[in-house]
Amino acid sequence: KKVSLLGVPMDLGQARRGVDMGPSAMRYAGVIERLEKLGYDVRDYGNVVVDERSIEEASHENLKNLSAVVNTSIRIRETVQQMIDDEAFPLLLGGDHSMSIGTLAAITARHENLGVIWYDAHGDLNIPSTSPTGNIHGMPLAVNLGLGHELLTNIGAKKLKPENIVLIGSRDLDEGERVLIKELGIKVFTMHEVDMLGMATVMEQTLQHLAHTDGIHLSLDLDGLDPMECPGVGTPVLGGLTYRESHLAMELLAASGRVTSAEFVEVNPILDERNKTAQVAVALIASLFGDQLL
Ligand code: DIR
Ligand code: MN
Ligand code: MN
Ligand code: MN
Repeated sequence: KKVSLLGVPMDLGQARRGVDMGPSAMRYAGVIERLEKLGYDVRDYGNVVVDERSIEEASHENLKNLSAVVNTSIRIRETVQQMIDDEAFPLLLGGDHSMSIGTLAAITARHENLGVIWYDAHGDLNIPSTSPTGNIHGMPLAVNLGLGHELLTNIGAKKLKPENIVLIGSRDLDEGERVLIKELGIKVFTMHEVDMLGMATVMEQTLQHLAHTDGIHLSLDLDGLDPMECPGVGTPVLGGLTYRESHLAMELLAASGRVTSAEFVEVNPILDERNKTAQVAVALIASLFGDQLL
């Protein structure tokens, strides 16, 4: 049982500083020790080199820090490819969600039919013309569907299929994202569905929806959880998933044996309360990797 760990101290995809310290916060909260205790052989790839923000590039066609994100994404892609070649489970710690452009560029290439679970308050399905902010962390899922600026969509050769994607915890979708979700028929469990069905059923239906895929990537944005439990995020949205629900979701994913890669993103220690959000992230990672109460 091998796990490869990569930190992505990236803050280029959004406006608030501090999210670049997310990987350190999760390491400090004991992620490696937890995994080793569960019997995993953990190889730490350290942190990927992230480009500096350049002032001259303040806004490029509503894409902030575009070339810095592109360069960094290519480095992420290269490292994740190595992890997969090494036959280890890639686990990435972020860093803002724009990092998924590089992560998925590597992972989709090694699958015929990758499934993706996007656990997030947001859809991350904006394109430059629909983005209200120009922040690339609101675009990675669209990029991986082949939508957006070609400097971003060219980073990965293979695209995700809309029917292979499930969103969970959505509660702040922009207008363009709603249109795209309906147009492409993407499966979404908004907070309304989570309230109505309960997390156990949501996960059962998620796994059913992705039954035809040849592996599942979990992309977990800590702002999917409620800001009371995860205050250390740059774009908190009230009414989120609880710690218990999220824990159950991870346990059901562990029991399914279907998850082949994962990333835990948007941890911002500057906005946090005594590293609480990183601690929640590490507890969820432990459950995803099979930790049990008894
Ligand atoms: C918003 C925020 N939809 C945007 N997105 C966030 O800027 O495109 N994603 N925070 O996690
Ligand atoms: Mn996100
Ligand atoms: Mn989010
Ligand atoms: Mn548990």
